[in-house]
Amino acid sequence: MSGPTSSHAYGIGMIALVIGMSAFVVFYSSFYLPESLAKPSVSDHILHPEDDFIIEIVPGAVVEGNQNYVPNKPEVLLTINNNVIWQNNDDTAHTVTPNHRHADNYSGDFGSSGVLKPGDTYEFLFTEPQDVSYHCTPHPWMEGTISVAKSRF
Ligand SMILES: [Cu+2]
Repeated sequence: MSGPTSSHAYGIGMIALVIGMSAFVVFYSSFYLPESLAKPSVSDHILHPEDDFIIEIVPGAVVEGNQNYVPNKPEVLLTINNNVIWQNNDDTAHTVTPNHRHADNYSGDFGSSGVLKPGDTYEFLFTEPQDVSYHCTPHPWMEGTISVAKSRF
């Protein structure tokens, strides 16, 4: 009597184990893994740098030959000032558009989604060393480059 009952229980136990393992694999591959791949772990000091870095789109930037993105080729440092804000102080709408499609692994695609109207800002958190060249879509003579480097300390 005890023979069939215990083998029956054993069978159910095995089925439960297989279902449990399958559930774990499905959960791991569909939820945990994509999540952990999508958001690389980034140090808290990079996510919350000491300062923002401001790039001004200066008044008169729309005129070819004038200064436009100022400073024009800055270097910022991770953990120090890697959160960059473009501020449109001109009286014309402008964009911040990468010359080639560009993404930061943590923050995603770089570039303003539309135009920055006068007074608008575009903010981007850089989390790894990179160089990005960008321009203004309506005024392609407006060009700038930003370099992101590791802090030396
Ligand atoms: Cu422009």
